[in-house]
Amino acid sequence: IGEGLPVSLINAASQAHPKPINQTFTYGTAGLRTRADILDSTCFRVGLIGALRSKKLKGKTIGLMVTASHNPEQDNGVKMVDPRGEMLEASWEPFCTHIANASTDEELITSLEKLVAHFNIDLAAPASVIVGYDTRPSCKQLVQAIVDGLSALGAHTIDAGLKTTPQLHYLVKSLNTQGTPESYGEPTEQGYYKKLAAAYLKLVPAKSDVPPLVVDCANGVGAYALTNLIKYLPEDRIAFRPLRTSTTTPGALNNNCGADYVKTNQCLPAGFEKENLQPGERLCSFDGDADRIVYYYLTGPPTSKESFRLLDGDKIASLAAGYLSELVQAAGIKLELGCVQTAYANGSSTKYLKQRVPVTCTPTGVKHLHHAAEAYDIGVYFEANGHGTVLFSPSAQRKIKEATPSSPAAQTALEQLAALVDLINQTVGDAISDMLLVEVILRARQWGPAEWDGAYEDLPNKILKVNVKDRFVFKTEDAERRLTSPAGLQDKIDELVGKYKDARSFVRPSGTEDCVRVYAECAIASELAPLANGVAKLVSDYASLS
Ligand code: G16
Repeated sequence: IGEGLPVSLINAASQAHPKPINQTFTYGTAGLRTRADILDSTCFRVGLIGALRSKKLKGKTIGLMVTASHNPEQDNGVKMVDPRGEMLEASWEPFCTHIANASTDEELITSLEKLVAHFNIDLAAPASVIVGYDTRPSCKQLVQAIVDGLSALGAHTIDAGLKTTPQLHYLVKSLNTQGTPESYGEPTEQGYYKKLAAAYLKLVPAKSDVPPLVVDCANGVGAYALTNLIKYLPEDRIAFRPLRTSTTTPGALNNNCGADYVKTNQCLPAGFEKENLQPGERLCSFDGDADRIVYYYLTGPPTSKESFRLLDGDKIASLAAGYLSELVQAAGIKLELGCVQTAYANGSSTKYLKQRVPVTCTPTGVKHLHHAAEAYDIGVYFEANGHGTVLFSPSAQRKIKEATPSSPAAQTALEQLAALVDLINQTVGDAISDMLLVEVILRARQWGPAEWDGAYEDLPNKILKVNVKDRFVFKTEDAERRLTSPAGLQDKIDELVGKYKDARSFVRPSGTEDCVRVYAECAIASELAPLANGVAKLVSDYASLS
């Protein structure tokens, strides 16, 4: 390698982005994420890393998305996107953590040099990075810090502007495949809407009188995306009623609304009881950067908690897996369809899916699920929280395109599969694309939410957050289903879980928030609170000992 790092340029730029003392950053479930007011130096350094990642890949375009997704508005973070639109290669993550934590200019340069040497990066190679951001007030300043990092290494910078996270993933893949036989689509935001809308209209060609879908946009960037998408979809094929669209109201983002709120609290977004909702109406919630979606509906008055029925990521997976399996069969082609879940998947959903298709369990984080889903011809992956998508392997896509149909019905099934390949954002979970997928399936089956919900009955379940001094004391194994540290805690949890019918519980440190998460489920609803609270109490007790 002929060229070294431009040390003086990096040092000069770094002066404007000093690392706060006594702060430690960790590359977590979805990149680097914490309070926005301490993230400036990290973003500058992520700019440097993004440029180096692109150089390593000979100038392929890398994506950097400034967002803290479901977290509160005062948080922010960066998600790093690799050239095919997938998450940053895992082997780079420890280097990111190391570089983010370098406490002096010298340490910063040394940590960058380590990365360059480890991955044998040619510093003379070109670099290209596209940067997007969500609606958080802190984004503009953090984007500037990233741009300063990119400029210090001479990277070509593309400003994607305000985008949903999945749109940025789409843009990255489209830019890198432009003009090739694998072209993913026109590399613009409009191209994204056009691709999804065209596929949807192929799948729903006839007018329908299905009532509008109520969409809680979490007061985030999804509100813009939905407004733009609507321009490409005639109202007689799908109509929407967007709610929680206040993207500029301070503090509104994800506040008492959005997919995470609805899933965690298993209730309507606050204030929805005043929205004149009808039993049986389809409702859904995006999260802050529109990469997750959950559906729900009411069986009675909105003021009654018992009326609320959640159709979460597990239910979306079961709907998609069932429908796609039938299409593959009708098409007369041989493709293996499998599902990928995490420990948060409701036990009933896993049982239901396992009776039909192979199921894999991975640790939390789209990066893990996505990777596991690539093992199948058609990999349906969903986290219970609504983050997921469907992957069609290159050979599956070829088969779908090239198969000779044996009957008109087979031909229709093949055409539908081909349109679904385009409708589904295969780079990452995407609330907008997943929403259209659900709508297509419900129309094809002539189902309302209750029919969809009828597949299986969720076990009563709860997710709790426990605040502890040091969440990194909690270490897990077996796809996060068991703790290895603190010593003795797992035995105590097992003992407690053993007292309840069909119960399951696990504990893991969050990778996006400063807390430990407790999941619990059991057969008898009245036993859920004692079980979940009991495990949470054990966590607090052990945390205070360590
Ligand atoms: C991110 C990840 C998801 C994960 C969630 C919670 O979602 O992309 O895969 O399930 O965080 O992770 P944890 O339990 O480790 O905090 P998002 O929508 O916030 O980007």
